[in-house]
Amino acid sequence: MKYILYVRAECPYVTKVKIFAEPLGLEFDERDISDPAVADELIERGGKRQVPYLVDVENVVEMYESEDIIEYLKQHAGS
Ligand SMILES: N[C@@H](CCC(=O)N[C@@H](CS)C(=O)NCC(=O)O)C(=O)O
Repeated sequence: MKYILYVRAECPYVTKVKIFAEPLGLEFDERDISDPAVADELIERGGKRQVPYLVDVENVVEMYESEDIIEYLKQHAGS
């Protein structure tokens, strides 16, 4: 899958990203940080425990911040 998205249930920022992505048909390998092993994985990748966190596997781009993620997906979705 092209994108990994670190998530947590009921996080409004995660929901915002998913609502944006759904009509575009974008799918994510979702990893929920309520699993401590996943939280550790996220911290190792990005440096802090915060969701959403996007990984573009093909382009080796990773980022926090829902607005930045949405902007990135706007520009790269389908490419
Ligand atoms: N400005 C950030 C805010 C993200 C945020 O506050 N995420 C919360 C959950 S809603 C978080 O990761 N908290 C740490 C945790 O759940 O362990 C964004 O827009 O993505």
